Amino acid sequence: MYRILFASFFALLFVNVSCTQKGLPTNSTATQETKNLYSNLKNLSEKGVMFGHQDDLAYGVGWEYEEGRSDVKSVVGEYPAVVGWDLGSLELGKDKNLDGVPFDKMRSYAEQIYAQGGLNTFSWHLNNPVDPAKTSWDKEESTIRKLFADQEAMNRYKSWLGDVATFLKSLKGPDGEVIPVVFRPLHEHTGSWFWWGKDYSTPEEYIKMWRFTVDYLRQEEGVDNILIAYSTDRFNSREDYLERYPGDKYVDIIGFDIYHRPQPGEEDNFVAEARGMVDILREIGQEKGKVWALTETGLETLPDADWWTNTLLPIIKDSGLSYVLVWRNGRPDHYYAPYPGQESAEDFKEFYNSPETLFGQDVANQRLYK
Ligand code: BMA
Repeated sequence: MYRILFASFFALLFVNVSCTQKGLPTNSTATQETKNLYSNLKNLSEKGVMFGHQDDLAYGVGWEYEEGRSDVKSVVGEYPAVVGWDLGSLELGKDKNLDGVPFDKMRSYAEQIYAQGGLNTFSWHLNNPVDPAKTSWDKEESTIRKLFADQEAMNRYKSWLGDVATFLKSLKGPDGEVIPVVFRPLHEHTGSWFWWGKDYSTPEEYIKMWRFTVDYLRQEEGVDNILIAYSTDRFNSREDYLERYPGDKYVDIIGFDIYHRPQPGEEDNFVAEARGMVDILREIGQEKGKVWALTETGLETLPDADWWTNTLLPIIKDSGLSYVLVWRNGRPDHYYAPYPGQESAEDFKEFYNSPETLFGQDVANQRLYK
């Protein structure tokens, strides 16, 4: 009896120690490649900031679905280190996402990025599970509260999570292994433009929603190939950032989204503001032993010729950020990465050449999954 007690005591101690080890992701049953990824991301963040671009391989300004093409690569000769994708509309049974990217193409691009040694991150602009005809942006009071009180809506949400799980688990590497990716649900919740935003839910409701989502994916759907990213929008203090934080067991990567939107006639404080947020993020990240990232940013249509070295670089320099991702090159009036001849293209080459930034080849050499 004593022997059993003694053994269980040490077993518990061991489990506890290994769960709180700083190099491990929160999911103890994560695949080995996912665990490797997490500890490699930590190490790599000491060397530089990976550059990321949403939908990079799928389309750019003036082209779509051309094999081997990427606006970033057309300018600097290399793919970004990180590519972002969005799962919005998967839950509606569509074969293309909300921005027209076919899910089967998304899968093969993500597999290509992995095979090259890069990182994929997935956001999800999902419709409203209580009223599925409504998009992420259709304002709806108390969706989360209603969801937990309505069995039909909850069953719908569970089946949507099932669709997400099926897709994420279908991403395969060259040896048949499941590809580890970053999953960044319920983002920008310190703003109020999505139904899960600040004005439409209480902190308790948001946290409940987050935990349910993560638990369901891991426990019911057995998704063991994701690192979970928590990403707010603008925040003004550490307390503000953490108000809806679901807890250390539910988050691997902490981040935030912030766009540069200069207003005519107003002073432009973007660098100082964004840097202030990065510094708060770093402090929280160090304390909690998490990875931190600037999960979305950009200046639409890049009219500042030196935006990369004069705005973005001072925000991310010596920050310990794992990556910075700019949004999609969706249309001639809605793009965030340069293309050949674009006003900021020369400066982007300088940004690329900076020892602070890491692109496709740099990370391939780091073997993120080994
Ligand atoms: C927004 C815009 C939209 C797009 C959405 C989801 O910022 O780019 O056009 O549908 O992101 O990707």
